[in-house]
Amino acid sequence: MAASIMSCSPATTESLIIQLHSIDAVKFGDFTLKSGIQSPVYFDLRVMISHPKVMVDVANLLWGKISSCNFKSLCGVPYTALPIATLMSASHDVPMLIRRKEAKGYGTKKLIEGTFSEGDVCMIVEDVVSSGSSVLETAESLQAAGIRVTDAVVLLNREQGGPEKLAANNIKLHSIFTMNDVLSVLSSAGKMSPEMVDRVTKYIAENKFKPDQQVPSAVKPKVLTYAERASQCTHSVSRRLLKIMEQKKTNLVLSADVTKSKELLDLVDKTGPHICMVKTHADTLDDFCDDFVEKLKQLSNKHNFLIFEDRKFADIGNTVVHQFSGGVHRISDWADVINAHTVPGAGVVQGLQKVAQGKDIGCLLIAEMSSAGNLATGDYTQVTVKIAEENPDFVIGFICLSKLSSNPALLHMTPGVQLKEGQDALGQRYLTPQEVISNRGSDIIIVGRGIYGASDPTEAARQFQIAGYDAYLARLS
Ligand code: 5BU
Repeated sequence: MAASIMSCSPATTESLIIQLHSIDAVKFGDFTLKSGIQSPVYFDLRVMISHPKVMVDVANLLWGKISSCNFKSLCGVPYTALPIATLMSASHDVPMLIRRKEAKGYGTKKLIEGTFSEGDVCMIVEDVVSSGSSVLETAESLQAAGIRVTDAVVLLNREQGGPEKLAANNIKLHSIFTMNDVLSVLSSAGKMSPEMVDRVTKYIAENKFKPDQQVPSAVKPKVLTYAERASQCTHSVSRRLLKIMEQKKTNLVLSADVTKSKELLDLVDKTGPHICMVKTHADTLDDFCDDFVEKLKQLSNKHNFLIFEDRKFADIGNTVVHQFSGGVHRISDWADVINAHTVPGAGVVQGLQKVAQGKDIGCLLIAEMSSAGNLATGDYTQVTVKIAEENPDFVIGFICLSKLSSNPALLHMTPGVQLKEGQDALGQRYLTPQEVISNRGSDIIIVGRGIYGASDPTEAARQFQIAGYDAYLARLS
């Protein structure tokens, strides 16, 4: 076996830390992590792939840590550690295994790719370990396939309980450096101010995991009440909606999908005390007219709820301007809330916002859908979240199936809700209020047939109100 991959002069831990700092793989300042926590330090080791020499140094240092361990294969945790494990594998002639994130839906449905025999020992390679969860998940998949995992090697141990959690699962963690090593090397090299060293030291101490804890208490973001969130909203519509939810103790939106305006108005009058908003499909009403709009507005004042027209705009900016402001429905004259698909890109939001200028209208982006086989997933959902976060003056939240953003001003609204899970004949899938609000962290349930299809819609609305609000209280506690 080669002693190390080609490298002019072997890196030391110190020189590597300085190199990582110089390529912005470690930064200091004010960062909001994915979990919503404020952190004074941010590691983005993914940038290493643009610096081959750094990758080689990392692979060599990792190999040096584990060369005396006994293992038959290497498995890098996706994504950053994958190319590092590849470098180690190729230069030391040790086979690699890859753990898929999801089992293939076709063919062999294997979760582990590569050749192995039952009982083989595999070394897990990772770039950063915080709580140890991703290493543990990888180990569990390998173990499920009959492969043994006794050790893992990591570049950075964030000292947040990872080694302890892994040790509790009989995995020894070897690391090249810790957060404290990074601090001492960078402060000695004059790359950090003493104030920043203090801030980061304090942050590390406050965010330690205990091995038996899923999430450290200091890290667990506090769940805010609707009233607390209302005070953090800059958009008048989300503020109004959250205040109504708090006052009326309801997170229920009625989806009034009936086709006659009188029927719709009767339904809304009966269920009004239990809802924070009514959702309409104006284009499904046989007899839509100005008088209907007037009466719906009167009911919204009488029962204190908002009006959401579920038009799902999905065209280029110039077209949605006309669809929103004109046509038979003139939606911008009466809706408090509208929604849009992001298929056309951010232009759809800009077009709608142009019409909403000077009016109190908020827009929801459809980040996820409830129907089986829909395509609003993965990158599409993530880009939608980004568009929402970039347009706080107009976008007030999402149609989604679970919490997507930790920004307290963005509301999460979930359709496809019934008191029992299930599916209709046309692909609509149902979750319960408890699942949607308590487990998935959404804010609002949208219910149609569960209410207007019930023999007593008022009683059904009351039950959904209680179920949704209880689930919210459970989340708060
Ligand atoms: P239901 O009767 O509770 O299944 O009605 C759900 C409503 O929510 C209906 O008006 C749909 O058009 C709407 N909806 C949905 O069900 N799923 C989605 O992903 C989106 C909207 Br977006």
